[in-house]
Amino acid sequence: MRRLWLGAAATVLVAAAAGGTFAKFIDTEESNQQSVAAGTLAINLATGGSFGTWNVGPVAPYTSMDDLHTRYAFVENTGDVAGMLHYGAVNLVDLENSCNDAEASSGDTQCGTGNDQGDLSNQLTVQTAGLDASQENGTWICEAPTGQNDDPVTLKNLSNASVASNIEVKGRSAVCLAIVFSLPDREDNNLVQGDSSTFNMQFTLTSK
Ligand SMILES: [Ca+2]
Ligand SMILES: [Ca+2]
Repeated sequence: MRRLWLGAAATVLVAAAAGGTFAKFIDTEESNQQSVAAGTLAINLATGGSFGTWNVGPVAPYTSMDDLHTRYAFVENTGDVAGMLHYGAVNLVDLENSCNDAEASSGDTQCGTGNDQGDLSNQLTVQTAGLDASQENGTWICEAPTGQNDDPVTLKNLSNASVASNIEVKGRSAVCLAIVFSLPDREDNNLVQGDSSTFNMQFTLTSK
């Protein structure tokens, strides 16, 4: 065997010298068809459970857990790649609903009728936490906290720019959002007495 191997090597060397170029054996095989595709990201607001029209309040300055007003929304990612949540408040309207004595004496300078005169969105805060979500007989259920929480932000700031949330929604899954509205205790709380706000929550998913 050893002899045969050496002979084969010699033959190759000769060919190289004669032709002036190195020839190589080349063989090619083609695999079965492979494919790469861009993933999808699609958001769906589950309409089951308690997500719908929220009437929050009346809110009072925070003194205990009873002053926290929590609403739940289920955000579903029907695509197949993970997305990070963004949310904001659109169509915000602040209503003054007239001023009482306490508001006036606190220096509320926008007492009157009409829209965009209320002060509530300047003080009301919105804080969102993520919980696992599951579906049972077509109804969404909130499970254990995911540990992904956002800092509180005033409704006014939420209406100015969408918040980049820490909450992730994996592909083909859903997250339960616990959205907590509260009125932090502050010296100028009297400015919002009787005021109200209307708005729509807007949720967006952005790929990571
Ligand atoms: Ca006011
Ligand atoms: Ca008022």
